[in-house]
Amino acid sequence: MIGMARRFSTPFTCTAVVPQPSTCFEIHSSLENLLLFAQVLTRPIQKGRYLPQVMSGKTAMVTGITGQDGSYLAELLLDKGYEVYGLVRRVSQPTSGRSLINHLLTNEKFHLVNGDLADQNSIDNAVAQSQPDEFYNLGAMSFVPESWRSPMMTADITGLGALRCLEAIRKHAPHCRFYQAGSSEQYGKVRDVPQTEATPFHPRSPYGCAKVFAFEITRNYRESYDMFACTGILFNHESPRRGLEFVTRKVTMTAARIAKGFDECLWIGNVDAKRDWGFAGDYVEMQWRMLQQDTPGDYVVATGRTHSVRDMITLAFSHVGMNLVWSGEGVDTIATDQDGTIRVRTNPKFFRPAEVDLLIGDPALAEKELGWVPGTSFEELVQMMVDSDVAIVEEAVKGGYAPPIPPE
Ligand code: NAP
Ligand code: F7E
Repeated sequence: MIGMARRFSTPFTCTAVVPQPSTCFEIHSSLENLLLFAQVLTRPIQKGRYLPQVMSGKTAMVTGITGQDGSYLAELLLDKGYEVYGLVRRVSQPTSGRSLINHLLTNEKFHLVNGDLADQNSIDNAVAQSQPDEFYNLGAMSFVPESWRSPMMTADITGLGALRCLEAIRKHAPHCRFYQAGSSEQYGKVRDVPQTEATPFHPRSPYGCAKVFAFEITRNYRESYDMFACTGILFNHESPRRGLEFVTRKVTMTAARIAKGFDECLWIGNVDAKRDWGFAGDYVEMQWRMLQQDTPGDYVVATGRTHSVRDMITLAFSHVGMNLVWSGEGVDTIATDQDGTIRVRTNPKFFRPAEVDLLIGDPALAEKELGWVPGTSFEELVQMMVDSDVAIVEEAVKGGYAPPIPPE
């Protein structure tokens, strides 16, 4: 039997009620286990890197609130005294699908509004009713490989979705400031190294193309209607809340599973791709800062450092005591640990029809105009993610249920 399901940003929890016959444990659907999982993921950020708390009295609407960035941004805005409205897709099992924001549901300043970026009516109603001062459009189909499988849906949600938000604001709350979640995927086949706000775009996936449309329409609404509308061109940012299919989290969860005896080996794609990886908790601060300035503008948000997928894997595995030695090339690439066991193998199915080989952003403008600098190093980020995933696997073992498996 083949079950067809809508893609969700937190798939483990959303599909937790589906039995997984190929795993050695049955996944329990009990609320307790889901809450336990959510508690690990939503532990507060330890370092005090946010600006001092301001009791703002402002109202913000956030799309994509159930995702990685949405959950961190909601925490930041609540901390600053905002009334926060999160747009959520209607799901049949609301508790399980919202593991990253379950801890916010009892906050009286936190509200969920049903809506979908594909549906203009629902966004119109949400904006008209909540009358936000600031609107953060973080919602998207954000997984690049899926964008080749579902290009129309990606264009509709990731591209046109931004236009629907702008239209809703123009009609129902023209005073509202708008933030669009742009992406380094807009640069694709890069024309400059490092990439700046002036670097031309050359997207390499339907996702990248949709983000270029969203960027351009945001600029167009700013110029056409004098709206306060900005795009943050964000480079890859990760955290313990990152979706399990993205490479960093796939690596850290698999390293944790291998360390605890659930798997023997990580199956991976192109390990030579290079990314500028930062910490999502640092990056949502910049999203907020962009809407606090006097004039709207677009900014690169990045660390200015790049690492290969291979380096990221080596670092993650070293945190669980495995020192990898690499050999082979392309689809024959493997890595063995100090005992000679193969811990990484390559599968061509994880390669992309068109790859973005190298991304490295120049965050100089963000520092100069908004005083923003990333506070977390690559090494700290990887360690934080490995530690979190080891804790998740250990808690699953204690609870007698199966630890999460990264989807393919
Ligand atoms: P994410 O974890 O994948 O979250 C995506 C969010 O979009 C989820 O809340 C999802 O809701 C929502 N969504 C998907 N389809 C929707 C629809 N039809 N209507 C309403 N909401 C919908 O993404 P993220 O990593 O937090 O990224 C946030 C934003 O930044 C995205 O726009 C992404 O493209 C962009 N971005 C991310 C990075 C990065 O490295 N993380 C870098 C550059 C740009 P469900 O829970 O219902 O699925
Ligand atoms: O891939 C390579 C893959 O899926 C990173 C999204 O948040 O950041 C993200 O997009 C690199 C690519 O992220 C596997 O080929 C190798 O070169 O973690 P990723 P992404 O495609 O860079 C941008 C900025 C966004 O805007 C997006 O929304 O890793 N890679 N082997 C692999 N990637 C995955 N997922 N799985 C592998 O097995």
